[in-house]
Amino acid sequence: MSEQIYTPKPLATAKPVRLIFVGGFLGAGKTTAMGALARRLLQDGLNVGLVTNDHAEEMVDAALVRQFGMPVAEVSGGCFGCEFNDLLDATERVLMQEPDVLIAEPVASCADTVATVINPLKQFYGSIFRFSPFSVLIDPMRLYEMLLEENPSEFARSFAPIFHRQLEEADILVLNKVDKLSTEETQRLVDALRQHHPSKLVLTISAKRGDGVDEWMNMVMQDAPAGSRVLEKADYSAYEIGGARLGWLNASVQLVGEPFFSAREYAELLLRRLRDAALARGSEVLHIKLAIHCQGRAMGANLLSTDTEPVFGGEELGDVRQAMLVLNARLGIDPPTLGGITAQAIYDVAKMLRVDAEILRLHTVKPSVPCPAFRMCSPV
Ligand SMILES: Nc1nc2c(ncn2[C@@H]2O[C@H](COP(=O)(O)OP(=O)(O)OP(=O)(O)O)[C@@H](O)[C@H]2O)c(=O)[nH]1
Ligand SMILES: [Mg+2]
Repeated sequence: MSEQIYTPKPLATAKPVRLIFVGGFLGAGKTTAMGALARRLLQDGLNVGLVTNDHAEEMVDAALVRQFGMPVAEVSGGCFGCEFNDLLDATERVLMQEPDVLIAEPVASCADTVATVINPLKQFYGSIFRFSPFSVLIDPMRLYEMLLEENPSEFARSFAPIFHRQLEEADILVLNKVDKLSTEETQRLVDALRQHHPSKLVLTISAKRGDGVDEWMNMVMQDAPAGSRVLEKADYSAYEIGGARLGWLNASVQLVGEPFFSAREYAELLLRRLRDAALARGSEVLHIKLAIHCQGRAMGANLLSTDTEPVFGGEELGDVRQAMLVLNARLGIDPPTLGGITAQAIYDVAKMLRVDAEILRLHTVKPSVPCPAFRMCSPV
């Protein structure tokens, strides 16, 4: 039996707060874009609050956005729609800091955000929020695989239904990472998006470099129709196909050098071990991200597929004595096996670099079929 109890939480704000949802598939660049948008809004003198979301605690995203220096709350344990009460609690905590704008990133494995999150919020809290058009971010690599169907792996095919439903419910399609594309490639992908979604606005940005962020900000700061593309049917079969092949792991690990170790080398070796494990099983990486924290500084690294190299960001930590690793892995390995492989990799790499590693928490989960508190598919 699945039971949800909803007690309307009185949320109050001195003035209406703009609410912006930034959705999209794994690794599309949502957190990076949220940061770029937030920083741009701060420049305009607005106060910004952020809400992150994941299936489990120990989130790299939450740790990362905390570094932006803005109020942050996280919802873990399921998507916003399934954890609607937690979303309200998180929103309340951020609203206490009196933001002008609230930006929220729904967990990437979910579609149906309009019917299960935006519409219920409009229904219950329509007077305190100004709703922005719903942006769905897109990684060009996934568009080639899942829209243009150029060399899609079998694994990518199994996620295509979720990916397409995410595009379907967007008000604005935001093609991200255009810094990695030529002008011709960008145009080709924009044309493909326009052909499949003729009535939608298509924007191009590079969240990393800043291209197009002003234009995107202007669009989402408008009172244009928000959540206007609700998915009519609650067809969650896509989750059974894609989700069944996915392992989700969040872990935190304390690392102590004997006496020092290179944080970057540790991260690089660990990511390679996980990538090799996926390759050895004929599987794929959807997104492995990690953050290594040391004395108030943090280095990040991301791996988005088995055929690319890890990308490093944040601060270069150099050799450190003691650090905290937060690891989030989403790949095509069943959760118990993924947990075992990851724990072994954490210890093996530690041994190679003469580091004492202590796993403080390691949580694996298979994202389940959504069970939202509300589903409102009529316009609100
Ligand atoms: N080249 C390039 N890389 C980007 C851009 N935006 C994000 N990335 C990179 O893409 C990777 C994933 O970025 P995130 O912002 O973590 O993506 P996400 O959609 O929040 O990922 P999940 O929360 O795991 O679904 C990171 O390595 C980012 O640095 C961009 O505009 N250009
Ligand atoms: Mg993210």
